[in-house]
Amino acid sequence: MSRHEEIKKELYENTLSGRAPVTEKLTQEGIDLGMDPLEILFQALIPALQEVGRLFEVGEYFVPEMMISAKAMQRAMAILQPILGDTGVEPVGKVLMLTVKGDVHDIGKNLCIIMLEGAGFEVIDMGVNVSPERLLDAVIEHQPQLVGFSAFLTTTMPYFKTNIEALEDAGLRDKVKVMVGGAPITKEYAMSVGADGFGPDASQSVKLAKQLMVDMGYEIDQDGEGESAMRAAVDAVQDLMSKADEEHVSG
Ligand code: B12
Repeated sequence: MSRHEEIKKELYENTLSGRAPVTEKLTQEGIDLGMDPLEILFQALIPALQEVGRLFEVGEYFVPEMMISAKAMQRAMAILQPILGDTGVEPVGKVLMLTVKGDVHDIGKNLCIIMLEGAGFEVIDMGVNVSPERLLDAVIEHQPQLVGFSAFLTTTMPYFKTNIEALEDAGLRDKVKVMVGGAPITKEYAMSVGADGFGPDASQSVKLAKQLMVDMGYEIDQDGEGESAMRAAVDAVQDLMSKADEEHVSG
């Protein structure tokens, strides 16, 4: 087995067992050896987290285990994020991203941010557990064209509607397009709460963000030179994701 393959295997195992210092060290080693950051992300870290979710569902993992695994993944992502975001593309629009009130899941949102930044968007990350009041303050302060809400709990997804109503009441709804996503979210749900778009994964969030910018009348250079590298990366991610899905279904 090549060192690249060993690193992916060790990263998977150490994310599963939540050894953050080891995942950090392995990720750095992989980058130093010239591994593709997307390969590390989608062939080691995300599969590990999917397994964590499965172990939680069957009652073998509890919240503390889930937490230390997520921390191990985040330490690795902290190394990958600047590399993935660094494409030198001019900003094509401003996006405010947040996880809704009562919800602390941020891995999905952070992946979207990596991809959006890589595709040339300026992203303001408001973090997790963001109240409608803080959202309104940030929209006024930063004046983004797009806002993105993430929710991973069936108990917190109703905050999409609360946030959208807060934007309406403050007279800000027509200033921004709203996109939403998160594990329990469907397109139907997104439309029923009045969102402008739904993204099932990080690469779709980029397509959606661009489409919403076009809908608002902005000219987006869909095939700009600087963007082709990121476009190739997004396609590679989609391929990896659909392969992972097939393996998940057949395995
Ligand atoms: C890691 C994790 C945690 C970590 C979160 C750490 C962190 N920093 O994020 C911790 C341990 C803190 C946690 C806590 C809890 N969790 Co939790 N958690 C998970 C787990 C294992 C993985 C979630 C994840 O990050 N997935 C990886 C990403 C990549 O997922 P993804 O959906 O593919 O993301 C894509 C899309 O959703 C989309 N997207 C996401 N956001 C957005 C936004 C926009 C705008 C767009 C366009 C797209 C988009 O793009 C993403 C990237 O491709 C899931 C299980 C699972 N299988 O999902 C449970 C899960 C979400 N948790 C669950 C639960 C119940 C909890 C707790 C209530 C447990 C408890 N009893 O305390 C608490 C709640 C805490 C809170 N108040 O938020 C349940 C939710 C069930 C439900 N129906 O509501 C799940 C499904 C586990 C289960 N099977 O029961 N959790």
